[in-house]
Amino acid sequence: SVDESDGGLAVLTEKPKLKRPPMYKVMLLNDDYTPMDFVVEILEVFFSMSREKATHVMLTVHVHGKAVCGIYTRDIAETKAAQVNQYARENQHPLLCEIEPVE
Ligand code: NFA
Repeated sequence: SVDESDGGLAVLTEKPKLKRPPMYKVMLLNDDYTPMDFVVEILEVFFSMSREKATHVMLTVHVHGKAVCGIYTRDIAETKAAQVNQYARENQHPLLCEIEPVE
């Protein structure tokens, strides 16, 4: 604060009000039509996963219906999901990517 009455000492006792930003999970949802190799490509390209990790996450989505691809701040999470959905649509696949708040 700028309060000259304390000669500037208050700045030493005030906590800087820094908060971690709210985080969002980027989820991939299963469907019956998107090819497995296309999902693996998505995870490699948009989430920088190795082929092994991408294959594991793809199979988790296939078996359990959804899985977390990554956790980001809201702007990054929204952009990742939009990029995935646009790329899937461009390739005529119904693959769906959604975001949800952590906690
Ligand atoms: N279930 C899809 C199939 O059998 C594969 C898939 C995995 C789709 C993960 C979407 C997400 N071809």
